[in-house]
Amino acid sequence: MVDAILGKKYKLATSENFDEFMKALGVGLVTRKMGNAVSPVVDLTKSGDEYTLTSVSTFKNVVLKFKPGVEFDQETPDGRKVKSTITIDGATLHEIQKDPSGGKETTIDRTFSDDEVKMFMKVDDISATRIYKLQE
Ligand code: ACD
Repeated sequence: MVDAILGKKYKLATSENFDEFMKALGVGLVTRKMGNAVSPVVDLTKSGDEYTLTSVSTFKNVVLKFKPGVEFDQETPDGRKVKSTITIDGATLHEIQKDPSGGKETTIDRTFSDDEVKMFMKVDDISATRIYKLQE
């Protein structure tokens, strides 16, 4: 149940294959360098039936306000405008990003636990894993 971790803050600890993932999305060198360099802090909060997933870093802050299963507009950190849907299954947020301009579809799973968030993302046949640890 994801409600148990609401308000906890997690900081990026490890990142695998994220550069290849960004390359597959067509992200340019300068943005990839920034993306690889920063260690964002994420947290999930809830108000009524709306969740807010916040990711803060020195490069970009991303605030996603969503209701489970309801599509919303999002601008990705590399500036693409996508349609996203996030569903919640237990402690896992499943996100699908669709690019209406004919670009690629991306999936991002975030599994929350008391001490970490495991993030698994995929585009084409390229996947990346990022692990966030509870910030003490
Ligand atoms: C994270 C990274 C989530 C990235 C997932 C999808 C976005 C697609 C491409 C990323 C492009 C650039 C990456 C730049 C910065 C990454 C971190 C910014 C987070 C505020 O949430 O771990």
